[in-house]
Amino acid sequence: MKIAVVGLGYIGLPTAVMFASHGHEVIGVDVLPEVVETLARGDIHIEEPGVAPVLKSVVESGSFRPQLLPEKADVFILSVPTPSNDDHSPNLGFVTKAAESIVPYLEPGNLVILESTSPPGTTIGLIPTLERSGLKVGVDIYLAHSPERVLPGRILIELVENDRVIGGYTLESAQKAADLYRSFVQGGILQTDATTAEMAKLMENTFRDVNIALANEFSRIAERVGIDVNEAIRLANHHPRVNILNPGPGVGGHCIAVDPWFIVDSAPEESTLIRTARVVNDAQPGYVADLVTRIVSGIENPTVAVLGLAYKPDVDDIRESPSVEVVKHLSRLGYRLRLHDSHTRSEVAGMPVYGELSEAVSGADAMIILTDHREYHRLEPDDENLSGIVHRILIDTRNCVNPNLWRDAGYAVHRLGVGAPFMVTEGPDFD
Ligand code: SAJ
Repeated sequence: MKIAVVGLGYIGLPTAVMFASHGHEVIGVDVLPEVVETLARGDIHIEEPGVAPVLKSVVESGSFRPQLLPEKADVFILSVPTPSNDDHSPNLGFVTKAAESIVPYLEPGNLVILESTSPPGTTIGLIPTLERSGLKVGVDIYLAHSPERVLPGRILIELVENDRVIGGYTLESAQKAADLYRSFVQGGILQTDATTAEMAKLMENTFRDVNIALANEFSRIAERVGIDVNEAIRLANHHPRVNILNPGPGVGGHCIAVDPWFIVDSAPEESTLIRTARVVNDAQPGYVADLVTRIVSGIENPTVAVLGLAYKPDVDDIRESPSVEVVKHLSRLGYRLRLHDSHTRSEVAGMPVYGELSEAVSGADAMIILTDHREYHRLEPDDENLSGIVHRILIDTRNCVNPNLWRDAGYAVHRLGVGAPFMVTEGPDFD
């Protein structure tokens, strides 16, 4: 098959190289010239384990060709962002543009697949645009929605292993798309209609958001009633039907913090719980900033070293990152900040991000772990990179460190979701 993948981001690029390495001829389309140039050299513009070597080999073999415009193909896969507007309504501008961009190239027998996470009704809403080609959807061309469900950091594995939902505009459309994904999908292929597929995807991410909101609420309650939420969660999760998630500084990424709003937008009156969960999670960065304020209030002009900016561990993605939101809050409060993240080098809130931990903690009065990168889990209090810290204050918002170890080394350790007495005296003995 000749496949055109429109949108070469975190999902489009891995999907394109998977098809290209499984016997298909793939055209990769992106509107950003720098992305196309980078990929055409065989280099990569995102951090995602395993993608770089596959990309290199498919560029070298010629089975993957990045370019700015689509061309005729058998299959068109639209894999572009679906962000929210400031009022949380869905912004379908990229999807509309992507659909318009393929109209001049459509031919009878083509299959169009929307992979972007979309509000219910988006896929069938593309029909008038696609029919500007003079072809009838469901008769001359096939249309399906197959939401991506892969976890950043494990994309190549999950593309293969996860079950895949495929919603067809017609039965034939679903069947054609199912046959195509079988090229590399080893998980189950679950066929349904397009709108149900859209909702299934939104419900998955909403389930996670609501459950993280519950964990965050438990963590606030724990501080009030004077217990360690992590210990309570560990115990509760021994129940065979309970699996409480982890509290933290908020929910980030381009998916979980955004997708529930698509449901709220579609059915506002019915979505009170979903909306509340979003509000709870969005308030979490401000809550963490207040916690910092309480802790450093005795220090004049405090400098805070911020450890971890990415929205989740071991990735470089800072989109919608709660860590960045905490940084903005702290910056507004007037603290001097020194930022560390060895995965991402972007500037954040006009401040440089240091790749070296020693640079970030030099002269700091406190350090706060916001993203639990693996390197912070491994960090030990006597690490020589920490020698430049002025006041030994550690704030852990991700249940990342062993508090007793750090306290023994003379650190004042404050942990999110841990209320007095644990906050001011010894931590619990976990083992
Ligand atoms: N988080 C917590 N506590 C937890 C789990 C996560 O605070 O217990 C936070 C993370 O730190 C992060 C955010 O939630 O800021 C989201 O991270 P994540 O790892 O839960 O999810 P994503 O956004 O990287 O990927 C999700 C996945 N969806 C589900 O797990 C239901 C993925 O499978 C989807 O493909 C992806 O969204 C997407 O593209 O929609």
